[in-house]
Amino acid sequence: MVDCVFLSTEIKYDRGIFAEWVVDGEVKMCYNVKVRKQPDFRRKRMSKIKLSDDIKKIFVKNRKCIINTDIDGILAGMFLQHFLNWEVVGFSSCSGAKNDELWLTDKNLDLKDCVFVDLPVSIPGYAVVDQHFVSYDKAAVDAYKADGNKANPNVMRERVFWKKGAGGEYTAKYPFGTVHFVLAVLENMGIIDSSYKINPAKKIGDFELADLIFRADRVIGNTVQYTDNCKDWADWLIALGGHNTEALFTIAKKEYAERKTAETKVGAKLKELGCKRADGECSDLLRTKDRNKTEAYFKFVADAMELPPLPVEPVEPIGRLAGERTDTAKKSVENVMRASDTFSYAYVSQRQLSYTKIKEK
Ligand SMILES: [Mn+2]
Repeated sequence: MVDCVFLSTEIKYDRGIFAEWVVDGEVKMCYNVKVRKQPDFRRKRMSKIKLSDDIKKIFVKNRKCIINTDIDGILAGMFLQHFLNWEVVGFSSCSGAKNDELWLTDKNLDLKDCVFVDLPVSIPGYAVVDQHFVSYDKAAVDAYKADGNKANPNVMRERVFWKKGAGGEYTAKYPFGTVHFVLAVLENMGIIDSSYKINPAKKIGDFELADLIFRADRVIGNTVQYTDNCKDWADWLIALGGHNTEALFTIAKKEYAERKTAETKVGAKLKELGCKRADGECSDLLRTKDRNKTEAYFKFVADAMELPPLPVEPVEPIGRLAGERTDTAKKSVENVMRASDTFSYAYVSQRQLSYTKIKEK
């Protein structure tokens, strides 16, 4: 039995009720919570979220970054390039596939000087802005925070894969893209201010700008499938961000059902631009060194956003990564977490962990 001082969310899942509440200023959460006091289930506006100094230190001007090769990484990279003057010095695709790769404009780059964007790089000492990573347990949350150079919404809200007494929490993970988190953080810090206005209703061919931005990691598809969790995280993003985040995620919360078709249309457009998949994954363009197609893709996204495009410099693969997948049994996860050659890992589902290893030189 729990005394609820204030219950911020109450989400019904297949396996019971997931609740998050505040006791003496501390956020607590668990499954199958029984409340003694009558909780107030009306959805209240969450209070403004304060960023830790460690997170603020990541979002400083003039850094180098390496971005994921899908529409999420590209949009996030464009925001960071424009508003923080970050230099995009490489791309990476780590999905637990044999051909996972890291492409750099300069092979002698010190990766410790770069921020990995939309890439769940696990090596301590490497700076990361990502949403795909979920900590296995509370100890992993603490280890991630102790690194002091990684920003991730799941870690901020201490959502873990496995919790004693509660079982899996994976269904409560952050369900949107890294770009949406980046937008909210930049607004929170005042780096994106009232002078930058995204027009969600702007027409881009047969869909709207909001649909393109929502295509990153499938805001609409996920909200249709995991509505309660998505609405809860939309409220959290709105509490973190500013006017653009609020405009976009108010639309996502209200119009997710109607925007299903537009999500498909965006995917078709990205494929038409040469992307391998509907998620805007463009590693094939880097592999074939098709710089004209890469340029056309980046320009399309840049024109839509009315922001400068990402650079299309020659990049070289480092040729030292290899992805694999395993089950999510505690032993398997621990093996991946503890291996010194693990570069990146993330849960693909409740049952599958994808990871990428670094091969010896
Ligand atoms: Mn992503």
